[in-house]
Amino acid sequence: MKLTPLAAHTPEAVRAALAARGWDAQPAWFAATGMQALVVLLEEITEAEREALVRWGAKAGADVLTGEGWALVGAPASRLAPLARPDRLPPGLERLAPELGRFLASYADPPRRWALGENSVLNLDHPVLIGIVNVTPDSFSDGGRFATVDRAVAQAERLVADGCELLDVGGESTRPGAAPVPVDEEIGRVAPVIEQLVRRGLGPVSVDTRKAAVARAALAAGAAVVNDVSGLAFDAALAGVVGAAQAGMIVMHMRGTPDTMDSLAVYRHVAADVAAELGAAAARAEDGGVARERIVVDPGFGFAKTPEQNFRLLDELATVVGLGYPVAVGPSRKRFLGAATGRPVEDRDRATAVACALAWERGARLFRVHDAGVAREALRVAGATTSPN
Ligand code: PMM
Repeated sequence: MKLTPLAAHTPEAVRAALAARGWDAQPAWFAATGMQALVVLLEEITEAEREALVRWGAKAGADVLTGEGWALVGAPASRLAPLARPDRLPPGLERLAPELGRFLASYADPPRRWALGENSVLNLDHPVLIGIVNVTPDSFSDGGRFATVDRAVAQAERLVADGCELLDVGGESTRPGAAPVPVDEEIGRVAPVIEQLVRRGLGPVSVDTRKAAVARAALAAGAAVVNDVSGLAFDAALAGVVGAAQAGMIVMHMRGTPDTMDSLAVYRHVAADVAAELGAAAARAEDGGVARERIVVDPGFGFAKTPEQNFRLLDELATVVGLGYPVAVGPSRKRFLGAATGRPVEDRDRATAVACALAWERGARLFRVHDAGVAREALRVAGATTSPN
C-alpha cells in the first residue's frame, strides 16, 4: 500500500486526485469542495438545540463541542449540508437551516462580481487593486486647488499604469488626532479631483468619506463607489444616498472614531467579533437601500485593533469572507506591518504586498494600496496558485 498525504487547505488537491483518475471536472470539483473541513460557531442556542446537535454529531460523525448557549461544529462540508435543508433536518434544529444554508451557498459559490453602478462591474476572479489617491493637503495651503488636482491626477495615472482598477479618493484624514474637516472643505478637495479622473477615463472612482453630503457631491462628480470607514455608524443618511444613486459601497469595520478607536480595541475573539459587527454594518447598508450585490466589506486593518489583533484578523480572514460579501482589505503601510518588520512607513510596500497575498489566499478579492507595483507582483503570484473555481 502507498500513502500520499494531500493538501487539506484547498479543494484543488482532491480535485486533482480525482481528475487524475478519470473523474469529469464538475463532479470532481463538487466532491472536492464537499470534502473540505468546515467549522462553524453557533451562539444563542437553546438547551434543546444543543442536545439535538450533540445527538446529530454522534450519528453523523461530526465533532461537536458545546457549552451553555453555544456549540462548535466541525465536519466536512458535505456532512454539514443536510443541516441546511429543511426536509432533511433532524428535529429540534429548525432554526439552523436558513443561516447555515446561506453560508454554505456563498462558500460553494462565492460572489464573482461587484456591481458598482448601472453599467459598471468589477470581476473578482482575479485580485483587484484599489489605488489610494489622498487629497488631504497637509502641506497644501495657499497654492490653489490646481496643484492638488494635478498632483492627484499624476498619482492616479501611475496607479492605473500599475494595474489599479478602482481609484479611492479621500479628503479627510482618519489618523488619530487629525483635525476634523468641514463638509464644504472636504467636497472642495475631492469633487474636482473625481471630476478630472472620470473625465480622463481613469475611473471607476470611489470616494473615501463618512459623510452623506460629501458622498452626494462625489457621486454627482462621477464617483461610482462610496467607501465608508465608519461602517455607516457616522452618518445615518449615507446609506440612503448610496442606495438612491445605485452606487457601489465599501463598508469598513471600526469602532468609535479615529480619536477614540485605540481605546476600543478589546475583543473576545477578534475575527468573530469583527465579522459580527461588520455583518451588522452591511445589514444597515441593505436596510438603507443599498442592494446586496453592490456591497463589499472590509475588516478595517488598523482601525480599533492592536498589531496582534490585526495579524489574528488577517490569519482568520475566512470568518469575514463567510459573511458572503466580497472582501476588500487595506493593510497598506499600516503600523502593524511596521511592528513586524521594523520598517518606517515609507518602506512598508513589500510588507504590504505580502499581507495582500496572504489575504488573497484567505479569500479577500480587493486590495487598497498606496503603491501598486510590488503588491501587483505579489498578487499575480498568489492569484496564479489559486484555481479559478
Ligand atoms: N484605511 C484608511 C483609509 N481608508 N478604507 C478602507 N476601505 N480600508 C482601509 O483599510 C482604509 C480605508 C487609512 O489609511 P490611509 O490614511 O493611509 O489611506
